[in-house]
Amino acid sequence: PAVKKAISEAALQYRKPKGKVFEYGTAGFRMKADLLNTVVFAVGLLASLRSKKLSGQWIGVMVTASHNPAEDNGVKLVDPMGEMLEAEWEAYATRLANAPLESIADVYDELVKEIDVKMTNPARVVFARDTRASGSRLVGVLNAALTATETEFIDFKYMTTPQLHYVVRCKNTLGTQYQYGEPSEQGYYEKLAQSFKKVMRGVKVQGSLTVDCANGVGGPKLRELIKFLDSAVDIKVINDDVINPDSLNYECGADYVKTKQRAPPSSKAGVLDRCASLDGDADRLVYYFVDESNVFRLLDGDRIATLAASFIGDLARNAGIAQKLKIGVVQTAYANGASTDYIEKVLKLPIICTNTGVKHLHHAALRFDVGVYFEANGHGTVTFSENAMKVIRNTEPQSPAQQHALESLRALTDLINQAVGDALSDMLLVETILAHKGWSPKEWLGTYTDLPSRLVRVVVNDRSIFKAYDAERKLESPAGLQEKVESLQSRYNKGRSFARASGTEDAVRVYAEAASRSEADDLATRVANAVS
Ligand code: 16G
Ligand code: ZN
Repeated sequence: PAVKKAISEAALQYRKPKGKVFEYGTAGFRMKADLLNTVVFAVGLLASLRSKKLSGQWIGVMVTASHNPAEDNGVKLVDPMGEMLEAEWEAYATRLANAPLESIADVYDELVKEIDVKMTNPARVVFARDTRASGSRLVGVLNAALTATETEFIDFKYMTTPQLHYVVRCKNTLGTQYQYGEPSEQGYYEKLAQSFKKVMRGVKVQGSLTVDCANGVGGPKLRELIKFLDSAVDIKVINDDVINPDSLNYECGADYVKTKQRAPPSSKAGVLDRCASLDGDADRLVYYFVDESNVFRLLDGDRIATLAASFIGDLARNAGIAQKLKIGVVQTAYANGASTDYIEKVLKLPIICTNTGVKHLHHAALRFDVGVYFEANGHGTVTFSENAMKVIRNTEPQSPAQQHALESLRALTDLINQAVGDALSDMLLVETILAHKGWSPKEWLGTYTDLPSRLVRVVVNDRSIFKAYDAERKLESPAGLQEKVESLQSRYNKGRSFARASGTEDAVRVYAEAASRSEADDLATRVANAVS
């Protein structure tokens, strides 16, 4: 009752935007930052309940809008092992966020009963934010909700999204045999740097890497990380202006590079220089370079997945444990067909295709001992099952070569942020693999040739009528559309196309690929016309 009263009183400081319906989507709540006060308040209440429900385990709250423009912001919850919030709770978040402020304490009470939360349990929350100007106000709101609910909390100030996921997992495994690391920013850098140096033993990274940090939180954090790397790799940091608030994600960053298929205009990289871009909260990574003919060449999430899968497969074979580890790759419908072909025919690894959204990929990856998952947009990581961890840790090497491979695998399990896709960790992983293979980005690109592809955004009256199945590769409604798409794609050499309702924007996205640029463009245009 005291808590209920405190919630009601605290809620009265805020005003709900009129006529706005909120929904906890694939990336939590995300919108213009002005509209977010009451949403963040609701998320604070729910984080506290989630922690109590899970007997006082630490829950994370991240305030960020990733690659969105500077005036947006967002908020999402992190579950105890560093995963995305359990799907069932998304609906509770939506319900609390839409509750009128006068009755939000009643809705909170309803949820306590419905979810059967033991209110005498402790509640513990850690939170952090990216560099957006609106972040400090929103963290203030979060603070009010956590205080009203008598929740113990730690403010980690500025962090990348994956750093917060890391801290949450560390907090909840502290003192157990699964302790993930020290629950601090310093602990994060130490873990990455130590494992990087281990796996880099005996090899050297060629040349330097230029990293575009989207003028987001990744910039200062990458600079910190570099201090722990003892010059094991030469990293040049660019687009790390977090002072000018409007520069965030503006004409730079992983999303810009992937969607525009070009380097940031500010880039001064020369021919064959190795470049990478992070997004605004540093959970997405793409590589690229300019070739000898001055053509921009993208190495996206599909490329990182194939690189990682091939490397880990080789290590497992060299360590003599390939038979004991089921290695697989998880992709979405957006994966380039050439990458899928390469994984099946050259790497000879199984593939699972899932719906778009990290939680779907992550979940599927856990079905393998080593699950390599990446969205084409650069979000992904590698998961290791308990069996894999045991085999990697406990196998007795039969030769120095096996020992070396086993030690590298052990270091990789520490280098890779298994909680969630992490651009900084993925970047060190790519650097490691390129060093081991002695590859420049050109050789990496040479492993297979991407099919030309096109992505079109189509504005429709009602995107909810577009119902997909088969991991979003086919449409069951509107009636007849799927047949049309199939008949169109059959006219093109290697033609493949699909349409799906976006989960983050009010639009339908059409993807098409084919053997040539003109065919891919043509197919995309025709399917887009069929959709609209
Ligand atoms: C969200 C997802 C991202 C996905 C994107 C698709 C997370 C953390 N983020 O940003 O993985 O690629 O949505 O957007 O799951 P769309 O539905 O608008 O195409
Ligand atoms: Zn992001």
